[in-house]
Amino acid sequence: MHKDINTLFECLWNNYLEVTPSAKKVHQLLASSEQGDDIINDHVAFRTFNIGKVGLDKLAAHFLALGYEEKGEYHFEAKKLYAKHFEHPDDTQPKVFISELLVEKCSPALQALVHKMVEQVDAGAVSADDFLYSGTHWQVSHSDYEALLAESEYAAWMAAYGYRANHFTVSVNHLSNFETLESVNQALKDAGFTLNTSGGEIKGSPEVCLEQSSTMADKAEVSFTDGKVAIPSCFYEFARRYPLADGKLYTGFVAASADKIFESTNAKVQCNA
Ligand code: OOG
Ligand code: NI
Repeated sequence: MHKDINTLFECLWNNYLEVTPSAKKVHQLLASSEQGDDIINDHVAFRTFNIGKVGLDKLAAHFLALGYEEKGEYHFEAKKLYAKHFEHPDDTQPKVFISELLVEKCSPALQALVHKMVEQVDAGAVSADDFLYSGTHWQVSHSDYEALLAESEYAAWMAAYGYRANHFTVSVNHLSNFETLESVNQALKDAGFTLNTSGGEIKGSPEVCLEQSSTMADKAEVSFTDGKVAIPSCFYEFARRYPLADGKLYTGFVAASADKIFESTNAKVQCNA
């Protein structure tokens, strides 16, 4: 477990940049100055399987040890996912969203592949400092990846990328040069980024106190047992939060919107190069 939040997020960020080169360009585009002081990270997200050794709670333990607290929970029936979000009492710290695939609800073939992967994870590695940016702990072939992809984009992404932040999120509320999410999206499109249009470019609304958009994932080369293939890696999200009746900004997530954000790592649409 890490001893301090800043070090953990710095490691997560560097690991994310390795497969998400466009994140630097996003900062250049949205920041009001070279230092990028107005780029504030709203949250990061992690994925896993609901298998004891590597379940959601095992990932969450890293954040609970740093003072984070469990807040909301979310269900995604069609995608067979369950998620929780975590917040730190110091509300300047990023929020954390962790989901897990409900493996037992998937086909026997998928279950067998996933169990074979998870068996290769050393239980000790899961509580090690670097677990949340340790990538994969297993070997998969490209054909196994394709088989997973046919049933669950989420499972396929996990097989290829494993444990790492799958996105960082620009807090639109903190940007000096932009007020609305529409204007952020327009700047991204003008700069050539492909946005996730599933459920519309903007997911959510002021009524649910949260508007979100995201880029489609970059592509990175993954080493499968039978060769290297470029596949969707990680993406960047943009979130604008609205105040609740008490005047404080909403800090939760919105399941209907999250359901669409998951699709930012889908391969069917064109990805950012
Ligand atoms: C997480 C998708 C949900 C949000 O902000 O609603 C999400 C993922 O793609 O793993 O990030
Ligand atoms: Ni997100």
